[in-house]
Amino acid sequence: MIKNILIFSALFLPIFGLSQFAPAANVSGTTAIHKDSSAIVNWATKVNTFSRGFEDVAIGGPLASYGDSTAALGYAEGTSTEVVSLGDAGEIVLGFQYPIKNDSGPDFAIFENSFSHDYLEFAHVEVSTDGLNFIRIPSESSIQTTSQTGTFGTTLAEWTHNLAGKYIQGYGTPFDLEDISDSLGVNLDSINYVKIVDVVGSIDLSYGSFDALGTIINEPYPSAFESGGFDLDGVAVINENNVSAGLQKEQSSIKVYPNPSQEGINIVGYSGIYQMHDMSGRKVLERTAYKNEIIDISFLESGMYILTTSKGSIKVQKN
Ligand SMILES: [Ca+2]
Ligand SMILES: [Ca+2]
Ligand SMILES: [Ca+2]
Repeated sequence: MIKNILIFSALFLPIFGLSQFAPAANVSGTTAIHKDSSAIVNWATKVNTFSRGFEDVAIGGPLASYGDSTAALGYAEGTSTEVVSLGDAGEIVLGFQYPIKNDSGPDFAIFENSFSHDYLEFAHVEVSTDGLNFIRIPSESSIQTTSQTGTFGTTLAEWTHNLAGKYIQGYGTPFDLEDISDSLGVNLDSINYVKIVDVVGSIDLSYGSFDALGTIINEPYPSAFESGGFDLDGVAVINENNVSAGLQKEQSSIKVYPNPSQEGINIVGYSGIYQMHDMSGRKVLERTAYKNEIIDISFLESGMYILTTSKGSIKVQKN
């Protein structure tokens, strides 16, 4: 009987589960990354190109005008005001001090200025090594497509995946370069450009934006004001291709075995206080280790965590 239930679940969960993605930043199971998370090692440092979109693409007329493009650089303030508005289908390309690289877990995160967990404005995300050939991270939307989401209409975070803007201000949407590991024309160890393209929320086929499966993305529309479209606060780097920093970290850093781990980890040769935080910055563990102790992590949800000790910190993968 139990076996039958397991087989049933294995067959049907993936189907029913398709449209349920990670929930809002205040809900367990979220993938949101807090702007102060210790996973963040750097922020976008330059604006390469910027092309503002109309306040309302169906009318034409004034371009969105709120904010300066430099508001997208550096630390995300997590406020409503320190942002640049893209307008309908507006685009911005940002550069970095060091390339972003594909390493374990999410590699970068994008911050928007949403004032609530369910007023969401989205953007497509593309990456490039050479600044010419951009690859879009494949997105999915399970938002209904029959009734237009109004100007201040609501959307749940769990209805989209791989669209920037799914979290409230102060919390970034993570992106994993692993999702485009089959793509040609980009070097995933050396991503120098991130392009953010506003999603036009209209469900009118002549103006709308589509996810990777060809579903039109239904999001607040029209937003015919100076802050129309996606409002970019910042782009955080999580995995950076910075050889010198990597070496320094190697010399001073602690070692953990096994990593990844399902049950327990040993912080090699370490005794003293340690903490573990999830990728959203939430503390999940704080204790004192004695030398060669096996630390039980079996109770943690699967995913990436930051282990911090007095001798440095390291990412730990819980399987
Ligand atoms: Ca990755
Ligand atoms: Ca806006
Ligand atoms: Ca900002």
